[in-house]
Amino acid sequence: MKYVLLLGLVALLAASTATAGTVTLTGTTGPGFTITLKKGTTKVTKLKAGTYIFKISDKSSIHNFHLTGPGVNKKTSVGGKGTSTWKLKLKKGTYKYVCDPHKTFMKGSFTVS
Ligand SMILES: [Cu+2]
Repeated sequence: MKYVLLLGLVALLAASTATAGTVTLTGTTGPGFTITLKKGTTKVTKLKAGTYIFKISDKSSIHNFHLTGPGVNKKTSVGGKGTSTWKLKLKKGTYKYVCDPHKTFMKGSFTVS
């Protein structure tokens, strides 16, 4: 039993070391008709190329969060809710995020250089 706990602790440490230094971005869609992508409390408009952790909170069963750009096409489901974590490698270019059913107004973008 102690051995299992120890293994769990080692795995946890390894996981936290692997993500150390990687910037986490927070995406939110819903519960109202809003979609956002932030780094801390600041809206993301430009980033340096590299690997980022995207923590997406899909707070509504009528919205989703769909991110597209060079090498990336990731989305949450419209009918689903919950948190998704994506580790993504961003390249130079423009990335866009939308809520698919309301993409004419629930949208945003950022550039990567
Ligand atoms: Cu929507």
